[in-house]
Amino acid sequence: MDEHEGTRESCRRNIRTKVVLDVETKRGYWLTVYAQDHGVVPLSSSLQVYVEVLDENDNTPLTELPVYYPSVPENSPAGVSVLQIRAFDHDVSPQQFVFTISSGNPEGYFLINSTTGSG
Ligand SMILES: [Ca+2]
Ligand SMILES: [Ca+2]
Repeated sequence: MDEHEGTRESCRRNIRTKVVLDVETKRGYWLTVYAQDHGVVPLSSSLQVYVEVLDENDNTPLTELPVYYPSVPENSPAGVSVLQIRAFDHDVSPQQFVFTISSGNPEGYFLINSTTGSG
């Protein structure tokens, strides 16, 4: 007995990417796929595929300016606000930032709120 007798013929084809996708450029792609047989009069059908591109953390945080020049009056009380830094980045997923003063503060004269950027 033919092992295919009584079974439907099937054919599988993979859809693969051909380039590196960037979710920050486009979040998803609607594809229309046709299946067509080799009949004398070919018959076909189509289906829709939505490919979602998932975000990766591939964009660095940015600030509005690369350099700030705030000033503080001499004899200001401790705790006076110097600057509020705002950061953003281009990843589509919500990003949270941690702020630290990494140099220039050996005496510890300045503080920064690590989550809000207030100093
Ligand atoms: Ca990021
Ligand atoms: Ca990203």
